[in-house]
Amino acid sequence: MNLLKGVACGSMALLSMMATAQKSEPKPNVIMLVVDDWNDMIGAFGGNQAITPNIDKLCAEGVAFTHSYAAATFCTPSRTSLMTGVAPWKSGCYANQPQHYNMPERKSISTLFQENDYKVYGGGKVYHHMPGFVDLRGYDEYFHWNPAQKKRGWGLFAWRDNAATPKEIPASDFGKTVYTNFDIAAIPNELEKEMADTKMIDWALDIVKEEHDKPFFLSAGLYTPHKPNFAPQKYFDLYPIEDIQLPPIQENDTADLAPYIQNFLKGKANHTHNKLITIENGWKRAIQGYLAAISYADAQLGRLLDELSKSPNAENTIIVFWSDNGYHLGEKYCWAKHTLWERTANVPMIWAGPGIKKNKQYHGAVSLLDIYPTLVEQCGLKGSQELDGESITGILEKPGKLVDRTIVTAGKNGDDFSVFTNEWHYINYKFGRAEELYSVTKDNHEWNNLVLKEEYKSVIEDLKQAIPTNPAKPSLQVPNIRLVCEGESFKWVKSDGKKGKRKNKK
Ligand SMILES: [Ca+2]
Ligand SMILES: [Ca+2]
Repeated sequence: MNLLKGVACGSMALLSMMATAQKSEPKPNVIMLVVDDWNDMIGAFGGNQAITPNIDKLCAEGVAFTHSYAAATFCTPSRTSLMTGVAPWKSGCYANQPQHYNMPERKSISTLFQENDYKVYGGGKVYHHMPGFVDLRGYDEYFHWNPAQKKRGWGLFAWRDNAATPKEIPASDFGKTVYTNFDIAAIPNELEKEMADTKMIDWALDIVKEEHDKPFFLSAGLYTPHKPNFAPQKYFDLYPIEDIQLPPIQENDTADLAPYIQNFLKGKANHTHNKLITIENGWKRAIQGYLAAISYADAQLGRLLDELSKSPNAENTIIVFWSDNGYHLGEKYCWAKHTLWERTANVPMIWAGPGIKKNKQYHGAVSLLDIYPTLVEQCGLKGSQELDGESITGILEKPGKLVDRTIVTAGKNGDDFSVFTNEWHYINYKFGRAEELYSVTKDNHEWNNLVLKEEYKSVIEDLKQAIPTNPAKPSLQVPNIRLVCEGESFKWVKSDGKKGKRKNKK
């Protein structure tokens, strides 16, 4: 009895010592750098035209993932699933709907950091840019460059109305010919300081350079390089039009696709491209604008990373950089995102910080859903709910042999899915109405659809197992809801059945 008591007391003492040790060990700060529609065009990734010295430097300081995939190919479901840890096929958030209305009990990663005694800061486009889409509950401070917007539900109108730049610039031929938000224009260099992303980074600089009395989590979201591509002239000058390379196109690429997809490509999907090519040098100029916006974004992130490297937080801060979706620049004559091809689903993700290997690239399949559980492990966060991703801490510490993973990306309505492994990309549309299979390692342009070849039948059968069998219905089908702003906070409420004020289209 006494002996047992002694053991118990000893264990208690040990536990208490461990708790003290854990407490005294400083937890790392975390800076999450979020970019919008930035595909794999990063200089350090090789084989592309992007000039990104600052993100290249980040790659040299950490592990860069060249085959990470978004959980969905629209801004909101990709971002919301990452921030809540819930896959779109479980939440029903597949397109741009305010998911917090559907999952009020769900803890975002920012809420979890706050519960774990972190100071939590956010700014810019971390969730969606429209009013009512930020989950403000987890933030001690959320920056908006235009304070008046807080009273309208914290939107980030960085497109036309308040982008701080385009007012003096008439709509370009792109805005008139293709569509308004496809505008591309160089702006005077001196306006750089007025741009929304510049101002958000100015605000973030003050957080990273200070010494804090407790660890911080900062999520800083840039709007760029999402179209419209307004960027200072000096970033356009990096890319002379005569040097712009068009993406390689295979003649008759669509011939091996199911009629359902061929029809899709003939219709809406190629609408933008068909208009774009009526503008002189339109295709090249659209790529030039996108690249200029990437280099502008790179310069802004560089300011933050430089400030961090000079600060007292330099050695104890984890950085995770991610884009919410990729971007077509005319491949398969598509523009922007929303397809399930590699061009849209593949996103850059880069990690750096204490314990993370330096100057490594990892080419295996991982998911943006892995970010939440990885931060839980890296920062020893307690109290997390069930998460759909997996921690990639092992890869960050030892990015050697590729880990076998099966990663799922959801399409717009919860009935189209992509499955990625280190070797294969399988797409299943409308529960089997059309299918595609590509080799990830041998066919990165996704030109050769192998789905009808007999020898890949068993590969397909295996990959098919990963398609969610009972995916959640799209939550857009919830009854009408309305955004109610109360001072500087807001909430979504059920409306009286009349059409609500929500806007879910861009
Ligand atoms: Ca996006
Ligand atoms: Ca093809």
